[in-house]
Amino acid sequence: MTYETLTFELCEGLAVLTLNQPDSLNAFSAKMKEELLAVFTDLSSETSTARALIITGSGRGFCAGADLTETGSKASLEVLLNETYHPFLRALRGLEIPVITAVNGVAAGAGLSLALHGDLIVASDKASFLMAFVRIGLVPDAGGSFLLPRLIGEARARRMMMLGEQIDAQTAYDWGMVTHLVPADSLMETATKLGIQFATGPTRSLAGIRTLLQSSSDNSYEEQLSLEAKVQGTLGASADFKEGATAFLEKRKAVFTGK
Ligand code: T3D
Repeated sequence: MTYETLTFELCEGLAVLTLNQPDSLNAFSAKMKEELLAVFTDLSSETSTARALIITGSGRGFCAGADLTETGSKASLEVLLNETYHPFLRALRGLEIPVITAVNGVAAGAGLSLALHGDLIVASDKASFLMAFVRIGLVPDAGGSFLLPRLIGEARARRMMMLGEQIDAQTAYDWGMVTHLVPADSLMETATKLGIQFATGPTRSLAGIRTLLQSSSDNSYEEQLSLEAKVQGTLGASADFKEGATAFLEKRKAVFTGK
């Protein structure tokens, strides 16, 4: 499959999706949103062989949020969000494979929201993070108002959302927004290494961990105990659990198949 606004490669279970409209710092054009939905839908199909996904940007930006050259052409931003952003965001969040966002440069507006959808967020030391919405008279969207306070706490989220402060990669790391901070020239090497660890790991266990983490801050303790038991109940019958336990007893490295 070829795309106009993205590149997509899949090698030995590791998918790499690159936003590829560098002239606009990979801002979300209508076409890009359509293509993102197509990619995430393919990745969620039963026939997909991907076991991990890296999302990054080409050029000097990760993603600058909504393409402001296109905005204004639609009457209602509510409809636009519901119809063109939420489908691909839901598809991304619902993926049953781990997601790494490799943030190569500025992540602004809905582009920052996209970056925050990574299970691991690996930032280049050239990355920066900007809740740009208030600067243009909007509110955070694309899941940003949900994810950001959960990662960095409300006080810091208020600074970013209400003052529109652009923070550098070191601050993002110190605040707990990103999981890894690396020199720009080793960003993809680090992300790929982590991606390979995921792509050769127990995929269903990793999907289960995504499910548990996505629920933990909203569930009660009792609800989370039940969810843990339910997910564990499924994993207990998996080939990877059998392999993991057998490999431990045989004192060898487990070979996980993702089944
Ligand atoms: O309408 C809807 O879809 C509703 C949904 C809204 C969700 C949102 O995401 S709202 C927030 C939209 N994003 C922004 O407001 C960010 C706008 N961009 C910036 O503030 C700055 O570009 C950055 C801080 C991200 C980076 O600054 P800098 O100085 O490194 O780069 P630059 O020179 O501003 O930008 C480089 C080029 O990218 C430039 O084009 P040119 O002059 O070289 O031809 C600039 O116009 C273009 N660009 C940057 N951001 C966008 C963009 N083009 C279209 N849309 C953008 N968002």
